[in-house]
Order: sequence, then C-alpha cells, then structure tokens
Amino acid sequence: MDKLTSKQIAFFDTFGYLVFPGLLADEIDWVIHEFEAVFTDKGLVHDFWQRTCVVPFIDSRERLSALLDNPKIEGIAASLLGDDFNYVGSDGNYYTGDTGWHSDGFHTVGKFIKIALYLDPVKRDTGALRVIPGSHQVHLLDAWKGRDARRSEENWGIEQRDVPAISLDSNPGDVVAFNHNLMHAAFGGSNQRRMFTLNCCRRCRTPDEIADLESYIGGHDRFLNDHMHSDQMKATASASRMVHLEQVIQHEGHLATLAAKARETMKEPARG
Ligand SMILES: O=C(O)CCC(=O)C(=O)O
Repeated sequence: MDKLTSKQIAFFDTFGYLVFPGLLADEIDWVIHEFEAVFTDKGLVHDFWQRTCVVPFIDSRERLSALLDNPKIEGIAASLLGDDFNYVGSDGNYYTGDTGWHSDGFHTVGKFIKIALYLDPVKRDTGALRVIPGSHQVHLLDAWKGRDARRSEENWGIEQRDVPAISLDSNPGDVVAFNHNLMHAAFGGSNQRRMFTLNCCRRCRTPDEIADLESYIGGHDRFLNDHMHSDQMKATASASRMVHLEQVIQHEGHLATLAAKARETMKEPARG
C-alpha cells in the first residue's frame, strides 16, 4: 500500500484533514459509474429537495467494496490509524443545499476518520467541504467557542457561511480525509451534489475504546441494517480486508436489536 509521509501524518494530527489532489484520477470514471449504479440498483431516485443517502455505501457493489483494498485508500487509513484499522461503514450521498457546521460526533478516545470523494467539481461557494483547522483537538471540546459555529448568528452575528474556515476545493479524482471530530460544513452546492465517504477508526485496544466503538455502531440503528457491513463486502473479502472488518463484526451484536426497535417507528432509513 502507499503510505503517507511522516509530515503528512503530522499535518493531519495537527490540523485534522488532508487533501490528495488527483489521487484517484485514473479510476474516477468507473467509480462514478459504480456510484450511479448503487442508486439505480436500489431504485432510489434523488428528488432534489432532500439528501438521498445510502449506508453502508461501498458495500453495495463488489467493485466499490474493493476500494478498501485499493493501495492508495488503504494507505491513507493505515498511515493515519495503523495497518490493522477498522472499516466502520460508508455513506453515499446526493446532497441538497448547505450542510451546517458540525462534527461527526466527538470521540475523546480512539481516532475516527472519513475518507471522502466529491464526484463533481466543488469550490468554496459551490459545495466544497469547509473545515475549521485544528478544531478536532480533544482538549477543545468544551473549551473553545469556535466549536459552536452552528450558532454563528447568536454567537458572533455572522452567517454560518462567514465563519472563518478553509475550503477544501475538490475535483473528481481528488480525495479528502478528515478527523470525525473536525468541525466541517459546505455551502452553496447544487441540489444534486454527489459525494461518498469511507469511515475508518483505529483498532480498539482499551475497554473505553471498545465502549466508544460499540456506541458508534449502536448509533447506526437509524439506518435500519442489522450489520455494519454488507454480506457482499464480507463474502468478497480477502484475508487482508478481513483485518479491517473483524473487530467491528465482533462488536456489532447489539445492532440488530436496536435496528428492529428503530424499524417500529421509522418508515425509511435516516438520510444521514
Ligand atoms: O459535503 C457536505 O455537505 C458535508 C459532508 C459531511 O458533513 C460529512 O461527510 O460528514
């Protein structure tokens, strides 16, 4: 696999993100074709008014599942999380409009990252991911008001789109990686902005990390699946891919019960 340099890893740990321009430029045509096929296979038609979201996403197709074995993608995750990192699911989206400031939960133990591919050219005011560098740092959780960027009007009298941030402009074939704890948002995108992510975390070594992983898995009940990975993802896994699945499989026993309960009240899976 293609490992990152120690400086890239240091940048990620300091600022919470990395951009890899053109990393998958040679592969992006089939990736986009497969992306579209997921929605077609499922009979999902994006209605332009609300986000359409499939979880898990790459698991839906054999070729997309193999992105987990791609030396460039595996290399990013292995460099940032260790060779035995966990794959904890993925989401494929047609976004509509803005995404307000948020982080993807907050992990005070372990380390969770997202590897994202935007499938249309996006810039600062056309739906590129914006990030507040460094906002993922655990000691900032309750200590830094900047993490409250979603309430920018109330806090600072400015719109969310005017919160100081870096725009991670992206073209198809570029890859963006960020820490789940990082504050991020997107503004001005089209009503059919295509993007998918892979979520990965460090293999858990302590009881606190296991509890955090189980809580993360439990939070997936809203997607109404009994398992974090598809049968297809597991059936086509090589021994080296299984390394990235096995700890999640060991700790997802509670998900089916939670998903069954969620199905009692939800008509369709959550859209994010
Ligand atoms: O691109 C976007 O609108 C936001 C992406 C995002 O929030 C995420 O992947 O967690």
